[in-house]
Amino acid sequence: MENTVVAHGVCPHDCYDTCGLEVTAQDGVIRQIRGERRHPVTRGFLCFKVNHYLDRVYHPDRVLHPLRRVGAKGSGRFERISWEEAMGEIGERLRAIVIESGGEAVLPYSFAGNMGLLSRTGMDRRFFHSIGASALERTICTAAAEAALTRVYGQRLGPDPETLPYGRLILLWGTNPASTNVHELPWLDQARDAGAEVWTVDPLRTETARRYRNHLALKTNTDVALALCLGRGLIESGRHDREFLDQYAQGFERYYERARLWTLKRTVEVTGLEPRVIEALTDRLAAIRPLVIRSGFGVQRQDHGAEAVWAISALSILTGSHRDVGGGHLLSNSDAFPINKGKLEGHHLLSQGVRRVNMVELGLALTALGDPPVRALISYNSNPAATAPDQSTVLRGLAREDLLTVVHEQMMTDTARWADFVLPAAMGMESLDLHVSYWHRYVQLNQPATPPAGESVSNAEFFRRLARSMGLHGPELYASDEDLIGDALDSDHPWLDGITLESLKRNPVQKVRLDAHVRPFVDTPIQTPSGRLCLEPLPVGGFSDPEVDSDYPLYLISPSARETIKSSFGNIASVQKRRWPELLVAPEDLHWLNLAHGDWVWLESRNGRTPMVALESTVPQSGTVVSYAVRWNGQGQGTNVNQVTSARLSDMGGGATFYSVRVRLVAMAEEEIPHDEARSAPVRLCSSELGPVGPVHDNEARGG
Ligand SMILES: Nc1nc2c(c(=O)[nH]1)N[C@H]1C(S)=C(S)[C@@H](COP(=O)(O)OP(=O)(O)OC[C@H]3O[C@@H](n4cnc5c(=O)[nH]c(N)nc54)[C@H](O)[C@@H]3O)O[C@H]1N2
Ligand SMILES: Nc1nc2c(c(=O)[nH]1)N[C@H]1C(S)=C(S)[C@@H](COP(=O)(O)OP(=O)(O)OC[C@H]3O[C@@H](n4cnc5c(=O)[nH]c(N)nc54)[C@H](O)[C@@H]3O)O[C@H]1N2
Ligand code: SF4
Ligand SMILES: [Mo]
Repeated sequence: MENTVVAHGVCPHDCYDTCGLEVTAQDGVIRQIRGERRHPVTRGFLCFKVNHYLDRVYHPDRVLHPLRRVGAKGSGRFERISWEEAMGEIGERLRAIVIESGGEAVLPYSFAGNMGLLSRTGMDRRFFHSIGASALERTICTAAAEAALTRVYGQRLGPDPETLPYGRLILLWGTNPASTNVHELPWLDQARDAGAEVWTVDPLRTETARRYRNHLALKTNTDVALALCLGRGLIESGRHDREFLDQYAQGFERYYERARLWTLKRTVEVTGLEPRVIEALTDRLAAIRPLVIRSGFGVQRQDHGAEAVWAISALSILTGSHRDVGGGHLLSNSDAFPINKGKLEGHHLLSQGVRRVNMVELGLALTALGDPPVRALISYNSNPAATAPDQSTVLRGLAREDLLTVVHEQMMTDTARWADFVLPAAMGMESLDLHVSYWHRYVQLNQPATPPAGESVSNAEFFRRLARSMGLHGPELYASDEDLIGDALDSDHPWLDGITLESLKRNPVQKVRLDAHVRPFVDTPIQTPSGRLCLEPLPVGGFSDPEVDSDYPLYLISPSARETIKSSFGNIASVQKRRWPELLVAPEDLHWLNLAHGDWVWLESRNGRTPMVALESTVPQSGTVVSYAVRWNGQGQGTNVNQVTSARLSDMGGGATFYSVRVRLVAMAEEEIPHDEARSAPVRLCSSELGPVGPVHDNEARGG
């Protein structure tokens, strides 16, 4: 048909799968988004959320024009203005701030709302480096794991997911692919159907745990104990791979000094697991090959997150699992893509010694930092008012009258509502981009199917406009999208050989030149300082028996929801069907708390509180409650679960500790129960709204 465009797209969301898309547009309007069947890993199907994607692209909350605040901060009242007016005013105010207080008074805040390389990095860094802005440490997601992986292996590299079917023992440790990595399930099923044993290690009885049956429901945050006990068991029965250790590893003696403290008896007490189950897994680890440890990011969002990843990594080394094609430890394949970050991000523009701000501590940065205080916040590709921890401090910061807040967004999010200026952001399908994955090994070109809707612009274009508004000079600040892709791919590394913009235009899905049969760290150089895999304990903390906090006796876990990606999709009615914030509670805990299925409660921690509907569920074990993350604050009386999370940092890497939260539940007084405006009565939930009591209430979206 005339005026029909079929473009190769890439799902832009922060997700392991990085799916190939086939995007069809007619007369400049996107009509259909399907999975790209020729993508060898994601193979033509999409997840539940992105199957409804047109509802997101053309949603009424979409910001299509620049907006300037007219009401009080946070009131969400704006007037439409032109780009010229917006940029004129923002440029003038930023220039004044930089002159009066220095560049460090400007703070960027961003993460991976759009994972495309040009959307997540590049032009933004060039701009902020040029004005000497505070440098943001982007730690909110994977920092603890990165610190541990880099120390142990020298790199974030694991087996190719396409070799998962070779695995005969697969350990899913702190990951829930049924929600977060659905394209992994067919590969895991294939292994299972060929006889592999698939085990999950997760305090929650997730859909993944039910699918693969061998489930170790350890107590929350006790992974270090379990992993070290398994390692001790292997060593003390003489079933570790001595030859592999002699040839490839370092630090075995000191590892064993730590591991030997975790006797079976002590580990059983701490983890709550049965001794025979731990012994059974030890026997499997000793005997079955190939062994793949597929650990996830869930396991590292805890106080001892890096230590947990270290202890799990050590199992992959003690067993010599890296010897086998398909064996080893798959947590991240980010370093399979030797992108030229220095050139893309303009590292030469960065001033030495510029102030660094950890994004986990955004609340503190906005409310307590001096010399200079943060006077301007530029937020893009992220929604910190909903997703950052210690939310009450973050919101106090955003409420500051003297803070200039500029938000580049696709939607009128909780963060955008606090802005002085909201600038419209293009969707993934509307701009050129280059994508890599943290799981599979394909580089992909995202070709725009339509021009940006309304007056929206891509992230790269937004930063070109900001640079112009401040009168900045330098060709790096105005490079085209194609030039940026060229810079990213400008590498002599053999794994990127022949992958250029031109070749991607012809073939937009290309595997890095790292054959699936190349065994990481056996066939590739080990990039640690010693040139060996490092078993040496981390130079921090040391997990010990957890302390009890009798005022806050429960653990809260707020893991990924199936129907959203963090706060993204939270406003899409066809996807997010839950009207109220839900907290899953084990039947025994509901009983001793004297609560009933459907009662309103306050979920409280030492940081704050937020309202929830308590639901009886066998997903959590007694002692742990669950709220899938994250809802929009606007859906929960102005707050969400991040009112109770804290900005405490993980043991290494400065990561977030979202899953190390101690809480209590307090029944709501009658007058506190949210009001149903329509009926002018407190919200009472009927059984159809509550879903089933009992054996299974997982993360399944209702209906749809
Ligand atoms: N549908 C959907 N997909 C997503 C996302 C989403 O929000 N929704 N988010 C995306 C993002 S940003 C990321 S980083 C990835 C994350 O995806 P994953 O790596 O799967 O990590 P999480 O979802 O954080 O947590 C995974 C599991 O860790 C478990 N867990 C929590 N505490 C512990 C613990 O102490 N020990 C152990 N062993 N397990 C624990 C949780 O119960 C959960 O089932 O997924 C991405 N994909
Ligand atoms: N309680 C709790 N909180 C958590 C977590 C948890 O497990 N529990 N997980 C944490 C993790 S792992 C992560 S990664 C963070 C993620 O937290 P965020 O970085 O806030 O991610 P999202 O909620 O997906 O919000 C991304 C925003 O970027 C916008 N966006 C998308 N594409 C573009 C674009 O091209 N340009 C611009 N300018 N904007 C765009 C989207 O509309 C969306 O509002 O949340 C963290 N918060
Ligand atoms: S969110 Fe993940 S699984 Fe869903 S389409 Fe995007 S990349 Fe694929
Ligand atoms: Mo994340």
